[in-house]
Amino acid sequence: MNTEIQEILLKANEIRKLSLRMIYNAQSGHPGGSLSAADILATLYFKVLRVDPKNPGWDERDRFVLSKGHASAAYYAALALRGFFPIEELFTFRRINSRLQGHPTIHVPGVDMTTGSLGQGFSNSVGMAISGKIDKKDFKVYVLLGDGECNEGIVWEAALSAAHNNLDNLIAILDRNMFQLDGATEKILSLEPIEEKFRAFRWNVYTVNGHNVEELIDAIEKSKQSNGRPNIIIARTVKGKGVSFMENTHEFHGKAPNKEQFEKAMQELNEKEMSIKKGEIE
Ligand SMILES: Cc1ncc(C[n+]2csc(CCOP(=O)(O)OP(=O)(O)O)c2C)c(N)n1
Repeated sequence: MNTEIQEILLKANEIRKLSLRMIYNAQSGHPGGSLSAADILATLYFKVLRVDPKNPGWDERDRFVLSKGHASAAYYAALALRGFFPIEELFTFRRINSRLQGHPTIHVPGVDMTTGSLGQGFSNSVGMAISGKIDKKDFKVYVLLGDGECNEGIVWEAALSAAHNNLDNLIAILDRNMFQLDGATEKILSLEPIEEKFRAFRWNVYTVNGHNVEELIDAIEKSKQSNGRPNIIIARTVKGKGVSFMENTHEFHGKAPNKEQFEKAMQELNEKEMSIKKGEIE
C-alpha cells in the first residue's frame, strides 16, 4: 500500500478511536455519523485542505464547513490531530465551559462556521464561495453534509443558488450512509436518484466509496478542475463504519456506548490499526 494512503487510513482510525472515547467519556454524542465521516475528514485534513494550524484565520485558507454538525466528535478529533489544539482538550467534549460543545462553533480554532441546525451550514458554504468569487480569492470551500440533512428544504435552495452563481469553487461531499436519526433515509423521505437530482440542478456529480481514500482524492482533484459548476461528491459510506455492532443501523446515531460496548469497539479498532499497519486494506 502507498505509504501516504496508509498514513491517512491510520489517521481515520485514530479519529474513530478518539471520537468514541470522547463520546463514551461524555456519555453523550453521535457515534454513527462520526464513524461514517472519518475517512472523509482524514482525507481532507491530511491531504487536501490548504490550512495552517498556527494561523487558523489565514485569509487564503481553504474553508471547511461541517454542515452535519452533530458529527462534531470526529471533526474535533481531526482538528486536534492536525495540530489546531491539544489532543487532551478533546476530553473536555460536551462539558460545561469547554470550547468543544456538542455542535461546532467558531470559537474552536480551525472551525470556519458554527453549525448544528441541519441545512444551515450548506447554505453558509454557498455564501462563503460567493464571497471568494467577489474577492477574487483562489481558496476552495468544502462542505460535508448528511443524507438525512437533505430532507431540509434549505439544502435545495442553496443548491439552486450555487449553480446559478457558477460556484466552481464549492466542493460538497455527501456522507451517503443511508441512515438518519430514526431510520433508513429511503423509508423516511427518499432521496434517490440523488445523482440525477444534483445533475438536474446543474452540479458536477461524482460517486465514490467514501471509505476509499484514493477514490476520494481522485474525485476531489476532478472537482478542483471544474469550470463554472459547483461540485458534489456522493460518498457512499456505512453508518457506524469500523465498529461491527454500530454499522448500518440508526441505533447509535445519538447514543453513547456503555462500558462493554466501548471496550469491544476499541478492541475492533485496535485490530483494524494493526491490519492497516501490515498493509492490508478491506
Ligand atoms: C434543523 C434540524 N432539525 C433536526 C435536527 C436534529 N438532528 C440531528 S442529526 C439528525 C439526523 C441527520 O441525519 P444525517 O444527515 O443522515 O446524519 P448522519 O447519518 O450522517 O449522522 C437530526 C434530525 C437538527 N440538528 N437540525
